[in-house]
Amino acid sequence: MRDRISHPGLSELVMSAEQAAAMIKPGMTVAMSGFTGAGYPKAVPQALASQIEEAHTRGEDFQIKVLTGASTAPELDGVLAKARGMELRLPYQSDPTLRKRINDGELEYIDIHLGHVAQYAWFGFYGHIDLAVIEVVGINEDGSLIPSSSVGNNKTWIEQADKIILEVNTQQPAAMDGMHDVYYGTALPPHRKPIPLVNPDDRIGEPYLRLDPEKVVAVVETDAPDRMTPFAAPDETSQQIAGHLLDFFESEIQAGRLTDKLLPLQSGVGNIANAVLAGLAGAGYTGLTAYTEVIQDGMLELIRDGVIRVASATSFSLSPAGIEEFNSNIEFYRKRIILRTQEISNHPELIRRLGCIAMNGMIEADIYGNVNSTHVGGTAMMNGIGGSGDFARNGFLSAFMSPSTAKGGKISGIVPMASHVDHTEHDTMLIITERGLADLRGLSPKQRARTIIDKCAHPDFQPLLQDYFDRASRESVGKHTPHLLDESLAFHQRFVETGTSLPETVRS
Ligand code: 0RQ
Repeated sequence: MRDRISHPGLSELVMSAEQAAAMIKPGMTVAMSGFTGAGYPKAVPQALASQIEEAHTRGEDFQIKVLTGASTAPELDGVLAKARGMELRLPYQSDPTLRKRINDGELEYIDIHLGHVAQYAWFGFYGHIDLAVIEVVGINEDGSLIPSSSVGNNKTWIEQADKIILEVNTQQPAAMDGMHDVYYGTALPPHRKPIPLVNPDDRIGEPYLRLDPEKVVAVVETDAPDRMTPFAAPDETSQQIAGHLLDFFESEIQAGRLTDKLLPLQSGVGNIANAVLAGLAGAGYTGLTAYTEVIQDGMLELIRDGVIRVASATSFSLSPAGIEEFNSNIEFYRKRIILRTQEISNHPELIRRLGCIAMNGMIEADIYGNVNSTHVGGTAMMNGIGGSGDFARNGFLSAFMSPSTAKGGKISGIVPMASHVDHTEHDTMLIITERGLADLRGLSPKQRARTIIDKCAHPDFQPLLQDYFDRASRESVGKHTPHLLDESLAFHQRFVETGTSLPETVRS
C-alpha cells in the first residue's frame, strides 16, 4: 500500500476512516468523488453514517450537504440516506434508499446538468465547500494525485474545499496511471478562452490532479472495488430499439449526412444504451470514436474489436470481468481511452464542435417531442437529468429511447403532454421505441405529433393519442401546438387513480 503514497508528508497522515470521518461536522458542505458508481470514497462515508446514526440516537441533529460528480453506490448515497444524514444532495443519484427519501420529501435534491456543476461551484452558486473526500489510485512524490476510475468534479472539489480527505484505493488498477487528462485552462467569465480540443483523442491537460498538500487533513487506505452490477444481456425490446437506430445510421450514410465513421458517440446509461453498443458490435463499423461520459464493458469490447478506435469519458465503470479484461490488456487500452473532468467531457462547446451523436433513455415523450427523463408521473424523481441535456442540446443528433409502454403495459411512453420536461421539443430530434423511430428534424409541431403517434406509440395507446390530437386540432384555442388543457395530463391522472393509464372502455 505505502508504494501508492509516495509523498512523505502525506504518508504521515494515514489514519482510520473513523478518525477521518470525525472531522466532518453537522451542517458542513462536503464534496465527494464519484461518477456513475465509479471512483467514489468507500470507507469515510460509511464511518460517517455510523457517527451520524449515533448522534441521532443521542438526540442530536447531524446532517450534511453532499455534492458529487454523479451517482455513487450503497456505500455512499445508500448509507447516508439510510442514516438520514443528508439535508441536501446534488447533482445526480440512482440509489433506491436515497430516491425514496427524496420522494418522501425528506431532503432537498437539486438535479443539474452534469456539465454545469463545476462552473456553478466556481460561480459560488453552492456556497462554501468545507471539505472534499476524494478517492485516488495513488499519491505521487510531489503530492499530485493519480485519479481513480472517475475524474468527475474532483479537480474543482480539490481546488475549492478548505480541507481534503484522500482515500487511496489499492483495488483500483495502478495501471490507470497516465489515462487521465485533467484540463487546467478553465477560467471564469469574462476571461474564458476557447478550449483547445478538436478531436475526441486530443490530450489538452495533465495526467494528475494538482494538490496543495497543506489542505489534506487525512489519508485513508481502502481496498474495496467499485460496486458494479454486470449488465444483463439486451432483451428483445432493447434490441428492437437499437435496431431502429442502427437502420437510421445506415440511411443517414446513404443520404450523405453521415460517413461510415459516424460522429463521436455519446451513450447513456441502462439497458437500451447497452443494446445499442451491442448492436454496433455486429454492424460492420470500424474506427468509430466515442465522446461520452462512461466507459462500460460494452464500450471496452468495441474498443477491443476495433469498432471504436478511441473513447473519451469521465468515468470508467467496469464490472469485475471488465476490470480483468482491462488489466490484462492495459497497454492496448491506455492508448485508446482518455478520462477527463466532467466539465470537459460534457462541455457544450466541445460537444457542438465534435458533433456528438447523443443517445439517451427517457421516461416519456409527448406527441410534440418534449422529453421527460427524470420525473415519474411528473412528481417523483427517478435519477436525474445527468448528462443527457448537455449532449442533447449541443449534439449533431439527439436520440431519446424508451419502450413504448412501462409497468407491464399499464403506462404509455408516449403521452399527450409530458408531465415534466427535461428536453424541450427544440432539443429532441429522434424519438425511438420498439415500434419505430420518429425523425422529427425539420418538422412543425403538428407534423411531429403525427409522426410520433404513427411511428412510436403502442397499439393500445395509439387510438387514444390520435383521438386526443384530432380533437385538440379542432378545439384547441391555439392551433399551432394543439392541446386540450383540461385533458392533457389525463393519462397520468388515470394511472394515479386506477393503476393504469388505459381508460375503462379500453380495458374491458
Ligand atoms: O422502473 O426499475 O422500477 O422497473 O423507470 O426504466 O425502461 O429500465 O430504462 O434503465 O434505460 O432508464 C430515463 C430512467 C431510463 C434513464 C431512465 C421506469 C421503469 C423502470 C427504468 P423499475 P428502463 P433505463 C448519461 C445520460 C436520465 C439520465 C441520463 C435515466 C425505470 O435513462 O435516468 O440520460 N436518464 N444520463 O419501469 C413510470 C414511465 C416509465 C417508468 C420507465 N413512463 N412511467 N415509470 N419507467 N418509463 C449518463 C449520466 O448522465 C450519468
